[in-house]
Amino acid sequence: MDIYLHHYPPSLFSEKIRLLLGYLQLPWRSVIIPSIMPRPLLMPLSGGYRKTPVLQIGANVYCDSKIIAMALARHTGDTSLFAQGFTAHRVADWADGTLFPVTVALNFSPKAVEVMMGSFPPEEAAAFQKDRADLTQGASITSFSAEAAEGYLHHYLSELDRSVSTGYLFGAAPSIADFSLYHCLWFLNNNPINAPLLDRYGVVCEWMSRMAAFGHGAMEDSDGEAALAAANGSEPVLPALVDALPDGFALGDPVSVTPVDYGRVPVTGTLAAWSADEVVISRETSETGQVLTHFPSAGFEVAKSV
Ligand SMILES: N[C@@H](CCC(=O)N[C@@H](CS)C(=O)NCC(=O)O)C(=O)O
Repeated sequence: MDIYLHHYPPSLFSEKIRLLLGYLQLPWRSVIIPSIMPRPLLMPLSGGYRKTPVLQIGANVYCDSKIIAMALARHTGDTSLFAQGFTAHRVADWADGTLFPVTVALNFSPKAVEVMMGSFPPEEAAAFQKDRADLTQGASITSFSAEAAEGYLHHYLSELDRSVSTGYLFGAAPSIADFSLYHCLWFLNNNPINAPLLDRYGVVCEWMSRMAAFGHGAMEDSDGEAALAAANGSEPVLPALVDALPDGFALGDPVSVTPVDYGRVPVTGTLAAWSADEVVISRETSETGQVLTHFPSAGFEVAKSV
């Protein structure tokens, strides 16, 4: 079954997945989505989930890069990314949840935005700002000044520079933590104002080059219509998960699943599986037929819907 990645080039969480696809040597189809809402060809698949990226394998749809990474490992049968267990997961979550806002504070400083968006027509820049204000409305996220962010960054990078030596964070092979750390630094490195912040960390820069060398693998351009047709032409596959349903929930219940942090759009369906790692709901639309939509269990709120 073909793998479709719904993404846009500057999206950093997408870069984590593009690089993972390269590392795992999986052929994939690239569906470029707009960097702001609306995304009418993606919504039938994601059910309203509005963050980027979204991965699709036939009629199975994965929302959030954490569950996407697990799905790719399951797909290939290569679980070496998670061989370090708890330690690698925790460092990956630290990068995605704590280092990420540091890079956002730096890349969204007035100087950095000017360099990145100065050439955008004013209406496009205003539409982007409005979209991101909608995304973060009511959000539980930490924000601080670019100056404070720089303090965090130097502290983290000087520690990291003493830790990665010639290999990866936890030895001779990369783990999920390397990929989560990499995409945050990739994002900073793409902004000409902030890229020089990395220069003094030679060991980190060499590690970044080793990571970048995995590339994006065998990618073929595709589009939203082809992705919808692929879902419609496939049967979803329910993975073998050990259900860990909280009291009061049963498989088949109508539920909504909503990110707890930002982009808090509820996705509704019927509960198909709920393990310690993953929540899966079944949904049906005229464009896709039946799809299974997967989310991480941690970081999403599952509620009964009527
Ligand atoms: N926890 C999510 C975070 C994803 C995220 O924040 N992605 C950014 C783009 S890199 C986003 O969704 N921006 C708003 C958008 O694309 O609509 C994940 O791991 O996938």
